[in-house]
Amino acid sequence: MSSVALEIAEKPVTVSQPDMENASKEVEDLSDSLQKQSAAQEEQEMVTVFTDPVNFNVKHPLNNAWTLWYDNPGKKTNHSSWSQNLKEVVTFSTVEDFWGTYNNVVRVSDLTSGSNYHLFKEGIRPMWEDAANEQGGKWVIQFPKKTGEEINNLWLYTILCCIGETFSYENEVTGAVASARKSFYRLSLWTRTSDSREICEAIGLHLKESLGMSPNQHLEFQSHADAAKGASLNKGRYVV
Ligand code: MGP
Repeated sequence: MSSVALEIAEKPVTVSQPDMENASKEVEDLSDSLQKQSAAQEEQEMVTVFTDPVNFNVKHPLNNAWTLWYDNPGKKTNHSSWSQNLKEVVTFSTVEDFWGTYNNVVRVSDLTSGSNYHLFKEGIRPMWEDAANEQGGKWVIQFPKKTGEEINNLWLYTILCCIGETFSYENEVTGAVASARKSFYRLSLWTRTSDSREICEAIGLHLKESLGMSPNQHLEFQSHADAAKGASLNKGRYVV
């Protein structure tokens, strides 16, 4: 090592206290301004579906995540084999992903006869036996097959009520089902309870209004216990 280098290396390095304070203040200021810059940048770069339907980068969260199921059980199914046909299609938790799903699945009017869509809160299986459903029941309405396109709108309004959580007893709703049968379509809205007339009727009335049904069209409520026994809908517990 040269003597100059040795001299430099051996010089004691002292940093005075006021310099340290200035340095740390400068670092703090710098980090503050960087944070502000990056927040401003993030804000600038927020692109919603409303401004750019293709390249949006923020999504609007739903209150709950929802799972779409599909099944086409066929005539030979019974109580014990029925659930084997259930297929989980997709779970979504934002408005944008809901529309992405809705716009890309077969419409109810095009479903094969005998098949069903089930849209349920994530974690609830669309069956009577699920803990969230076992005490519950469903509001049911049937539409003649000739309603065609209209059934797609009615299903859309039903599921918008669900995911938008517009029911006054929202927590009591577990899911909705659209069924395509040989001569009719059926919409059902499933509730946690079947014992509380107040809760069930409030939910049924809201659905009836949301579907734009006239006062002489009736929605019937049937408990899952009755459905499991094969009881007819005419013996429904409540009617709105
Ligand atoms: P369904 O499709 O609700 O009635 O139930 P539908 O449309 O009147 O009858 P379909 O024959 O025209 O389809 C039909 C059958 O599926 C029931 O009788 C049960 O055997 C079975 N099933 C339906 N659900 C909703 C359940 C369920 O939640 N659990 C079990 N174990 N079986 C069910």
